[in-house]
Amino acid sequence: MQTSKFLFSSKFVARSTFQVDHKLQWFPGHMRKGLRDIGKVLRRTHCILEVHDARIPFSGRNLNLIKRLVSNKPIILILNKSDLLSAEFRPLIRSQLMEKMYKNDIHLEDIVFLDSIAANVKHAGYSNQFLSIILNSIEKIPNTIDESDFSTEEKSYNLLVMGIPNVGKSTIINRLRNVYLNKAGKATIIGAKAGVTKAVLERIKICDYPHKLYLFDTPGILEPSFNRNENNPTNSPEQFMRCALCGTISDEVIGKELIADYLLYWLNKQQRFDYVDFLGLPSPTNDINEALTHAAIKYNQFRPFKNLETGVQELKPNYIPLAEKFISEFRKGNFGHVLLDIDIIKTT
Ligand SMILES: Nc1nc2c(ncn2[C@@H]2O[C@H](COP(=O)(O)OP(=O)(O)OP(=O)(O)O)[C@@H](O)[C@H]2O)c(=O)[nH]1
Ligand SMILES: [Mg+2]
Repeated sequence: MQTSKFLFSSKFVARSTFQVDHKLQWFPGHMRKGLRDIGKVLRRTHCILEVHDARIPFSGRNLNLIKRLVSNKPIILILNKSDLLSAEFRPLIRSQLMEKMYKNDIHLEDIVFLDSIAANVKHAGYSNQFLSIILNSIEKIPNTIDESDFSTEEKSYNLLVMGIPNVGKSTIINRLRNVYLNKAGKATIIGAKAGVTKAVLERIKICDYPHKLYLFDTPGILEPSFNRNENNPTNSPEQFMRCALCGTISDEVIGKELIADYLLYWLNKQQRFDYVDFLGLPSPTNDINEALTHAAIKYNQFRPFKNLETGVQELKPNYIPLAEKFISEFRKGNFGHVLLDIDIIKTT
């Protein structure tokens, strides 16, 4: 396959900018409620664990929202799903994010890379060092916490886990409980779709010693702040699509074919052509319809439709499940490790 001769064109951007733009207004009701609930438990919170998807360290984080919610509390940023990230970018991501947060007056205690589903605890990143980062930051807690709720209780600390949908917040809570408290089972539900946690839950204990630590799980909040402005100079419709590709917005809201189209665009731009074999293509293409039509042949995915002119039943490629198959392959990491924000890191 002569991939080097393949010329990438920006067909995706021209075709879909309009479609993406009008979807930026979307903001589901449970997120509004989630935001209100977060506001209520914040006064009982000593430290914030912000969870984000490591493949999009810059896209989808709403710094205005973080500033508004976090105010003077210590914040630790967890970049989860690091098993899917190209590992060589970790140091650059860390330094550029630290700098960006500093410029935005957000004081990050630390950035931790986690692979929260790894079977091996050390490999997952839940070392004693991770616990130490949390414990060190709660020592710096300002004296503004309302402790009235706990006057009859033994001293304990509350951490609020927040972030956009589907980044692994609930998975991390279950795993922390499992690792540091040796408790099996799940205290909070997880799921592969965005919007699994619908409300701020009761406190979940994750550690007994040297301090009692409790976590509040919260629904994922993704505010539509993707328009470029002073505080978010790089947030754009393309970054919105990266969030969609990582499953942080329900696939149905954006449309699976549009997400697949963006995936094809991104893979081509990075000259990563593993998709060619997967979709049964003879060579790279930037046409999603052509790509999914070949996939229909390879996976025998057609659906019947009636040709209104001839009245004859014909077969058409079944685009939506094929788009889903393509996206799912990417989400499993089968097109390799990625940094979707690679252009941002190179130009920052
Ligand atoms: N590859 C990978 N998948 C992960 C990791 N952590 C969580 N997941 C998967 O990501 C999906 C979402 O996990 P949840 O824990 O439900 O995410 P959440 O942030 O609580 O989602 P909402 O409650 O919907 O906001 C699940 O399918 C998890 O198995 C990780 O480190 N790596
Ligand atoms: Mg959840």
